[in-house]
Amino acid sequence: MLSAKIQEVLNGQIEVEASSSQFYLAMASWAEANGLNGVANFLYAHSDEERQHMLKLVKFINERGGKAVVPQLAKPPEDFESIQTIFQSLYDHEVKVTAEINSVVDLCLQEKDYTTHNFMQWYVAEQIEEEALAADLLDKLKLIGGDNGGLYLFDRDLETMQTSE
Ligand code: OFO
Repeated sequence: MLSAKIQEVLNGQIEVEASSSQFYLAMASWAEANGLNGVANFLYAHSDEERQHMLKLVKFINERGGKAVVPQLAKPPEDFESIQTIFQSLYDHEVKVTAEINSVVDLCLQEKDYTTHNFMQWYVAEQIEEEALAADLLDKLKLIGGDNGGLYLFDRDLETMQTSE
C-alpha cells in the first residue's frame, strides 16, 4: 500500500513524464515542418517513450492500491529557434527530470518504502542513458555549427537512431 506522500510524488512524476512527452512532441512537429525528418522521427519516438514512462507510473500506483491521476498539462512551445536550441532544451529538460526522480527516490528512503524505491531504480538507470544521449547529440551539433552539409548528415543519422527505451 502506498503512503499518501509517496502517492503524491508519484502522481507528480506522472505529470513530469507526460509533460516531457508533450514537449518532445512539439519539438518533433516543428522539426518535421522544417524539413528535418530524421530529427522529427527521433523526437516522435522519444515522445512516445515518455508516454510509456508515464503509463508505467499510472499502472504502478494503481497496482499498489493507490489512485493515479491523469494531469492537465501546460501547452508546450509552438516554435523553436533552431535545431541547436531544441537539443539544448532537451538536454536541460532531462537534467531537470533526473533531479525530480532523485527527489522521489530520496522520499522513498525517508518513508522506508523499499518497493517504490526498487521500482524507481528503472527510472534512475533510464535517466543515465537519456542524459548521455542528449549530451552526445548536443556535442555533435556543436561540432557541426552552421554547416548545412553537416546538418544534413546529422538529420540522416537520426532517421535510424534508436532512442534509449
Ligand atoms: Fe522519462 O525519461 Fe526522459 O524525461
